[in-house]
Amino acid sequence: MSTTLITGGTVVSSTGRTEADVLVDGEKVVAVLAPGSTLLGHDLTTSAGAVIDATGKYVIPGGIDAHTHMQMPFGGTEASDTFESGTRAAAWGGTTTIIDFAIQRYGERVEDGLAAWHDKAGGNCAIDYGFHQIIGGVDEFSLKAMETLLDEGISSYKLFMAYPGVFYSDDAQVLQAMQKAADLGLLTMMHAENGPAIDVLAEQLYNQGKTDPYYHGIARAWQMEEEATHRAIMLADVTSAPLYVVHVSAKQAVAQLAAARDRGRNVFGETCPQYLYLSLEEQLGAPGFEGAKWVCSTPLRSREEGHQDAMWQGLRTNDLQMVSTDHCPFCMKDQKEMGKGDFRAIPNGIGSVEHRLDLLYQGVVTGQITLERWVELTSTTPARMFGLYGTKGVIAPGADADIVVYDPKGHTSIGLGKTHHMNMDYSAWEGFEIDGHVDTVLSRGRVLVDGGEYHGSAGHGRYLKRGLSQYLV
Ligand code: DUC
Ligand code: ZN
Ligand code: ZN
Repeated sequence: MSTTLITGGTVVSSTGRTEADVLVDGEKVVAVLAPGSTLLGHDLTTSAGAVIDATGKYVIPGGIDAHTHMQMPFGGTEASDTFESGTRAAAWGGTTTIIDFAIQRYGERVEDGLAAWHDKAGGNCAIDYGFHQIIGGVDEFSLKAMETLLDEGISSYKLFMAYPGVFYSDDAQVLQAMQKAADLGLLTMMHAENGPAIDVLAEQLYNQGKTDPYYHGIARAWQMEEEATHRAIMLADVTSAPLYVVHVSAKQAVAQLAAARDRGRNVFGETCPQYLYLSLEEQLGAPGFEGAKWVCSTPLRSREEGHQDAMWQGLRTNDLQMVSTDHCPFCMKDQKEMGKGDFRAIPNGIGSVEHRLDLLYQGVVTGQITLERWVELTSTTPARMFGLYGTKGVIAPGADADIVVYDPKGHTSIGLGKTHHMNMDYSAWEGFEIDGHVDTVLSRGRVLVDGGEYHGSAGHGRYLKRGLSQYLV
């Protein structure tokens, strides 16, 4: 096996930073050494097969994006990134693991949904990948099938309180699934919005001639998110099921999570870059049909109401524990355009898988979070939350050599034709100027990105059988 020495950098973990060299042998990290160390009398810079000079740079564990939807059929079309294009873009941005969502819908078998996702992803991924299981139709068969998920390496599953007629579960179904999950040790992930009420509001707005993308955000009011978050927490309470609420965007929903945690409940929350930076007024309310670029659910929230600040605060205070992307890209042409004249028909989703590390690093630059918290939010907690820790989420002997060399003095201009490898005809992040740059990316010891060049390939990425969440008890 070939060895690689990453030398001269500052190795950053969720608990600290240290000047150290990292020795990789084949796919694994074998040692984290004091700078300039020798091994059995050998000068490592001359004996290693390859040397990566990380002087002045951060050496961090590869990013784990625990919420993506590659080629997801949704809203009458399909998310535009395949597992091949989406994982390539992820690698460019320093993400070396994704956890995508296999889908089961009402009347379908869970086993078939999972098999379909293996077919889509197998042999096509540039980076390692795992699956959560969406249960879009809770019935006696899907409840029984949940018993097989752990053997398949799936320790978390997702329910939707939104999207009636598509993925929606009513309270009785949520309760039954949570009871089953609590018995099995599965982590329940929840899309917490009151879907039936949202659909009524959306229809009323449409009938009043309020058809622009902006009204997507009005129909999906923060009250709809707060109420569903509260209900999910209460249902988790009575079933003793741990709960992980996805894509939190309303400050009132964060308050619900914080209150439940203060009561000692195992509830967790994730937010996404779009809820940290973008807003109802500036993006969804852009002139004409432009706002369609930012139609996603939960929706972008009002900056005047302070939701974005509340997300940063939640990340600082650990009322929110993770930042994922909910990567679900659609092109404007032929996809978002389906909703011209009716915001309800705009496919919901934003593409960010390439930019998560860079965007969150701006929180370090502006002093909103520490360097260690950046690593914790983007890699270590996702690994611990979703049963990958030790192999992923850390640079330590025995871990997979998924490593990013990040240059804090570098610069990244985000946008179509700049740093953009996602399969989209626009960028939701057009014009964002980033302090920092992903220089080198290793996945299991293999260099995928270095010096602005891509060396990865489809099929390098392996399916990850995940263990239990470390946050269950
Ligand atoms: N929200 C989105 O914006 N896209 C995919 C599914 C979801 O819940
Ligand atoms: Zn969702
Ligand atoms: Zn999602």
